[in-house]
Order: sequence, then structure tokens, then C-alpha cells
Amino acid sequence: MTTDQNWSKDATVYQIWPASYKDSNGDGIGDIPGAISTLDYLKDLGVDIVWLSPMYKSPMEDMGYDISDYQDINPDFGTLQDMQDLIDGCHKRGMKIICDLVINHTSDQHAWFKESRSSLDNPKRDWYIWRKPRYDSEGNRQPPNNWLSYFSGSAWSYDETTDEYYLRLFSHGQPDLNWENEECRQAIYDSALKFWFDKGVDGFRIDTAGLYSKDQSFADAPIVFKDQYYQPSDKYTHTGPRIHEFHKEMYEQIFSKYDIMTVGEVGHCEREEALKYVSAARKEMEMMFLFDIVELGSDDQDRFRYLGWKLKDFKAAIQKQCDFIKGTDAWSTVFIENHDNARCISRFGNDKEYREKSSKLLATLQTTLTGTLFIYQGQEIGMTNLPRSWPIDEYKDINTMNYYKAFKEKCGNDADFKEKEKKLFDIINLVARDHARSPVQWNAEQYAGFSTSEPWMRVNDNYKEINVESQQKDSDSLWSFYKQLLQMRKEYKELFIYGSFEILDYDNEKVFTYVKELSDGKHPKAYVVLNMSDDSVEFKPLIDGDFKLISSNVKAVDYDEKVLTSWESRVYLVN
Ligand code: TEU
Ligand code: CA
Repeated sequence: MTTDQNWSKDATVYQIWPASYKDSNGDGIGDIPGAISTLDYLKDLGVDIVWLSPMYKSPMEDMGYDISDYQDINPDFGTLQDMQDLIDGCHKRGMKIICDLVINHTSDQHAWFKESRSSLDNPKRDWYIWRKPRYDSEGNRQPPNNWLSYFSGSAWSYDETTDEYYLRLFSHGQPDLNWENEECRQAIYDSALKFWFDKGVDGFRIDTAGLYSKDQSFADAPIVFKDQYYQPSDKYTHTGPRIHEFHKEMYEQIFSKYDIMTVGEVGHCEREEALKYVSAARKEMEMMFLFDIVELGSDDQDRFRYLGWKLKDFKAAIQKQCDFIKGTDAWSTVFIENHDNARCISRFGNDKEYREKSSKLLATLQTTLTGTLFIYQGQEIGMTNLPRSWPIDEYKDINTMNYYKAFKEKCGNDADFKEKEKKLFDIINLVARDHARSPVQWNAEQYAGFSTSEPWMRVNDNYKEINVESQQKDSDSLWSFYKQLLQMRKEYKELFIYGSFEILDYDNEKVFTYVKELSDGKHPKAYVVLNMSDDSVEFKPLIDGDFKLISSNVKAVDYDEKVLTSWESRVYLVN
């Protein structure tokens, strides 16, 4: 990975989450041949790089983020040959492909863990994190400390065979690997990295990239949530003492040998610390995701502790994302949707009477921001959150299911349980990961053209109104608008991909106006104005200059220069 390469910086990356993308063999589950059948579609949209979420062998407890064999493919998704065909299919079309690197933990079905758990003196015992139980004052066995799992409850699971607990920050079936063990790290590099680079993969999205180094004290975490025993472990598990050493080692031993890209899912940390991961001079990873926008309104340790947000908070999150690399040798990303977050149109737009217009506005926002752009499957057609009317058993994600189960265990006998349940369900219907996981809506046929049989997860009810086929042939559709915007982003990449960002109306509660510019003074400025409200407002430019409109989500016939109609977006060049 050379720091001055531009193929990854200029790129538009499209994330495929295989289980819900496209089913080729009628078993109701998306698969790799299904993805291969859409490569021309992606090329036509303007995609440069495909990011394929985990396709490896897995019991699918966390939908593939629990890997049981890094060097084999989940038979539900296809074969190693299918994967080679996908890699070659991308390359044949001048596209690249990156995969998901999930090496903080494996599945409990991984051969390494089966060995490690088999006995206290197994050679691989230390490849995972085992600790003795604690006992409370009544002599009851307890986990080694109070760390909270990201999927509710204790972050430790008890193993009868050896009377010890193993650490698993995520699900019961996702034991954390022990990165302190050198032999374990080498095995990870050999099996999860080299094997795929040698097959032609062009890089990785690095899952939970901030969690590999744990503070070896395993001390109890400070109390953050007073209403529960288990507490977020990030003080002792996020950006731990050796995290940069481990990333440097991985870069030097592996990444530096290939012309590849890496993007880290590092998670929340202070800017100064975050820059250490992505400073070019430090040679760890090339770029990272920042979560301020997608987690807006939620507690960053618990998405379902939701407090809401105002437009100023949204602006601040975007300012933070755009300023992240200002004055540094680092690089960053732009994203507003992925497989872990709800649909942007339901979160930040108006998915009712202004669905199409507000989704075009959000597309305008996305394609004019600084950094490598990531688009998630279905975002390009404005797929929405699941209907509020659906019952909880339509939600299949372990994060949601565990949270709801823990809530019922805790509040099930409360007099006001029904009221509390409705409140939680309103939040689940706003921020659950499931909203990104319903099958992609390809056409208005049964199962939205995703499959010829009932999919593993219910198709959203609105697939007849929202689908690829109807939009691809409509020059005024969101899909066509994205295609135009992606071309515009490339045409003026110095401004949109690389330019600086400045908000002009931070306190305005309806309109979001910003400029993008280059310090060289030789280029025009880009002036972006977004009316993020249901009301029409007067349009008055906030800077002087000669304005030339280059994009609008309003048809010429309805366009009035002086009035910004509800959810209207405009992009001007200003000389
Ligand atoms: O996510 C890590 C992560 O911290 C967030 O997903 C968040 O904690 C989680 O959504 C609970 O709110 C990565 C993957 O993106 C996610 O899909 C996996 O579940 C997780 O790691 C474990 O591999
Ligand atoms: Ca299938």
C-alpha cells in the first residue's frame, strides 16, 4: 500500500452484505453467484470497488462475523471457485474487490477454539482469553469481571470442561482471539490475509480494528450505566496498550507487500488517537470509518439508549468527519449507511411524503463530502426501515434479539411493561441493524426479485414502489440521480473528494449550507445548500460570486431560484 496511490481515495465503494443481496439458486439466501450477476449493474451505477461482507465458513450466529474457517466459503454463499469468479469478474470490468477481515475473534466452531477449549494444557489454550470464575458472597460462580457484551449481558461465557470463562465481547459464539500470543498472530496473518491476497483480493475492511489489544489487568470497568451490572469495557479493550504495535506488525509483515487498500472499523476514540491508525507516515491502515453520523442520537455504547438529535447535531457530526484529516497526512471515509445501521432515509430524511426528494438530498450530501465514499446495498434506490407494524419476531439480528430478551427479563414484571415495551420498540424501529438487512429490492415481482422462494428475512412491504428495475429505466429516479452525482463527484473530485469543508449556517434549524474549496484559489468553490425540512424557505446566497447550478433534485419546470422547496438540494459552482 503506497501512501500516494489514488485508486482507493478517488473510489466509490459499494458494500454487499451477501445474505440479503441476491439469491441465484432459489434457497432464499443471497449468494456469490447472485452478486456476480449484478457486476454490470454496479459498473453502470459508477462503482469502482466492491466490499464484500463476510462470505467465509460460519455458523451465522452473527451473520458471518463469526468465522469457523478463514480459507473456505459458507456453502450457503457458494464455493471457493465462485469467490475466484467474483474476484476475476470485478477485475475484468476494471473494478476492485475488498473483503471483510474479522480477526478480533473467531467462531466457537473454529478448529483453533475447539482445540483451545479442549483442555487447560492444550497448545492453543493461550490463543484465546481464559480466566477463572469469581465467586460472590453467597459462593455463586460469577464471570471474571463486569464487562458488558456488545450483544447484551456478560462479555464472558463459562466453559464446563475446564471450569473457566472465555472472553467474547460479542456473542457467545465469538470468542476473542488472544493477540498477546505471537504464534496466534502469525496464524491469523497466514490464514486470514495472505491466502486471499494470493487470490487477488485488493484489500480489506478491518472489523473491530480497535479491539485486539486488551488491558491485561482485566479490571472491572467503571460504572457507566447505573441501571445494570455489566458495564462497557472500552476503557480496557478499545485502543488498548499494544493496538498500534499490532497494526504496525500486520502492515509491515503483510499489507506493505501488496498494492492494496485497508479501511478500519476502529469505532469511537478521540481524534488524536484515531489519527494514529490512519496517518500515512505511521503505516498502519489507509483510512477508517467515523461513526458520529450513523450513531447520531444514540449512546455510543448502546444504540438502543436513544435520545434523538437536532439538525445542529447532524451538522456537527459531518463537520467532525470532514475536519478529521484537516492538516494531517491521514485519509478518511464518507458513509451514512452500512449493515450495522438503519436506512439513512428513515434516520435523516423523510421516508413518508418526501421519501424520494429527501433521499436525493442525502445522496447530494454523500457525494459532495471529503474522503473515500462508501454506499451500502439498497441505498442507491432509497430502501427504507422496516414498517413499524411488523412484530418483533421479524427482527433476526442477534444484537436486537439479545437486547429485547434482556429487556423482557429485566422489565417483564413491571406494571408499566407495555409502555416501556412500546418505547423500546419505537427505538428498535428507528435504529436496529435489521433495517439494513432486509432483501435488496430488485423488481416488483414476488420477493422483490431477490429470490424465487421465501427469503430468510421478510422483504420490506414497499418493494413494489421501491426497486431497482423501476428506477433504472426512470431518468428522474433516485438511482439515476446517484449515477449523475457519482459522475459529478469524479468530474470535480478536487472539490468533492479532496476539498476542504466549511459550514455557512451552523445555527439554521432547517437549512444546511456548506462550501467545498481548494486552498490553491485556482478552482471554483462548490456551494451546497440542503433544505432538510418539510417547509419552503427563501434562498439567499451566503457568499458572493458568480453562481452556476450543476445539480438540483427539483425538475427545471418546478425550479424557482428564490425559493428552496421542502427537502430541496442544490449544488453550485461559484467563481
Ligand atoms: O461491528 C462492531 C461494532 O462495534 C458495531 O457493530 C456495534 O458494536 C454493534 O453493531 C452493536 O451495536 C463489527 C461488525 O460490523 C458487526 O456486524 C459485527 O456484529 C461485529 O463487528 C462483530 O464482528
Ligand atoms: Ca442462494
